[in-house]
Amino acid sequence: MIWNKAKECMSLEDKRRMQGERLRKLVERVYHSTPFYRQKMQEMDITPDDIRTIDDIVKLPFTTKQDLRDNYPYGLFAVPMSEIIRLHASSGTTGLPTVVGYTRRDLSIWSEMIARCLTAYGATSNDIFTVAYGYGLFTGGLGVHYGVEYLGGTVIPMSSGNTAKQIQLMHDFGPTAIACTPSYALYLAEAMQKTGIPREEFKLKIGVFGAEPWTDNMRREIEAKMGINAYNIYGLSEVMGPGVSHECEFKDGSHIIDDHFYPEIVSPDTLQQLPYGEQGELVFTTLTKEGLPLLRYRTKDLCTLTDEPCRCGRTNVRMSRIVGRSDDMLIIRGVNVFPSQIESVILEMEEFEPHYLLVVERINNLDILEVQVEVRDGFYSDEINKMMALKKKMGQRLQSVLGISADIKLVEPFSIKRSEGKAQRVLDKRVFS
Ligand code: DLL
Repeated sequence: MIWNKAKECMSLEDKRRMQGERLRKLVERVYHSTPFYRQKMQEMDITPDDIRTIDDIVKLPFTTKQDLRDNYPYGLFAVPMSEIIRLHASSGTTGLPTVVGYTRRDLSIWSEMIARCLTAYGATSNDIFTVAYGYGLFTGGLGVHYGVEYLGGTVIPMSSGNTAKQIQLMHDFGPTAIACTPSYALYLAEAMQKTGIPREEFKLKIGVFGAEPWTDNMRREIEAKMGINAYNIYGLSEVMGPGVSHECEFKDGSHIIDDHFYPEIVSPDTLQQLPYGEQGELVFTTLTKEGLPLLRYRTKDLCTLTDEPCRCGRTNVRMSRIVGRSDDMLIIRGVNVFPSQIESVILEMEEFEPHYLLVVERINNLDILEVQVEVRDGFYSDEINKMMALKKKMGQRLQSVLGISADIKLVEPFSIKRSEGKAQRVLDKRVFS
C-alpha cells in the first residue's frame, strides 16, 4: 500500500519541476524572513532571482549545527513565535541544545510523513503501536506518536525505559507494532524471552527502528527473536525528526520524502555535490518547512543515494544505510553524544586531569559508555569512600549534561596513554557495517 500515491510515485520530471518551484519559494521566504540567510546570500552575491530550477541549489549556502548553535535558541526561525506551536531539541557539542520549532502546518506534514512510512511497512489503521522512543524534547516519541494517530492506528505512548512494564503491556494490550531504537528492540527481545511467556502470546509483527546506526545482521537477529518484520526509519531533528526516509517491503534502501526534503550528497572535504552512487555527506534542504526552514543542512551522516526506480512503485530518491559520520558524534542508546561535552565536564571539575578515554561497547544489546578519567594528584586516594564520592559526583554531572548514564572509571594520574599525534579519545567497539 502507498499512502500518498500522487506524491510518492510522481514522475521524475514532475518531481523536479515541483522541487524547483518549492525551492524558489523557500529561498524567497528565508531571504526576507531570516537575517542569517539574507546575509549569507549577500556575502555570496546571490539573490532569490538566481534560483530558478532545482539544479540552482548548488549556488546556495550550507547550514550546519554550529550555525544553529550560534543563533541559539530561535535565531533561524522564519516565523514569529506566535506561529510556532511546538519545540523540540537535540544535544549540541557545548551542552547548548539545538532548538527546532514547528508551525501547525509543519506538524501536519510531519504526521503525514510518518503515515507514509508506516504504510510502507504494511501498517494500517487496524494496527496498535507501542511507541518506546523517548517522549519529550527528543523528536522520536511525539513524532511517531502523531503519525500513528494520523494513520488512524492506535498508539500506546510508552516512552523509553521500564522494560518490565513495556513487556507486560505488550502482552496485555496486544500491540501489533513497536517503535524504538534497534538496540533497545534487541534488549527487549531478550528480556521477553527471559520472562518465559510463549512468543505466540505477543501479537507484534512490525518494528519501526531508527535514531541510531544498525546493520542487516541486527535486523535478522531482531526479526528472529521477536518474530517480526523490522524496518528502518531515518530522520534528524533539525530537518524534522523521524520519517525523513523509510524502507518499504523490499528493504532495498530508504525512500526519502523528497517532495519535502531535497537530498544531496557532497564531499565532506570540498563540499562539492557528488553524483548519485558516490559516498559522501548527506545534505537536506527543507523545501516546505515554515518554522525552521534550512538550506543545504549538513547532516554529517555518510551514505549513498540512488534514483533507480524501486520495485514498490515509489519514485523517490533512496538512501543507503548510514555508514558513518563525518564528525565525532556518537549515538549511545539513541542519544547523541559529542566527546567535547564530556571533555567540558571533566575540565570544569578540579579533581580531574584533562586526560580521558571514552570506551563504547554493546553488551547484551545495550550500549555502555565507560568514561576513564585521570584523577589529579592530591585528589587520588586509597580510601574507597573518597573515590566512590568522586565517581558519583562525576556520574551525576555527566548524566545531567548528556541525559544518559555512564560508567565512570577513575584512574591514577599518568595512566592514560599519551598520544604523540592526534589524541585518540574514543574507543568505539561496536560494529555497524
Ligand atoms: O534520531 C530522529 C529519529 C527518531 C529518527 C526516531 C528515527 C527514529 P536526532 O536525535 O536529531 O534525531 O539524531 C539524528 O541520528 O543525523 C543520524 O546520525 C542518526 N540516525 C537517525 N536515524 C538513523 C537511522 C533522531 N535509521 C541523527 N540509521 C542522524 C542510522 C540514524 N542513523
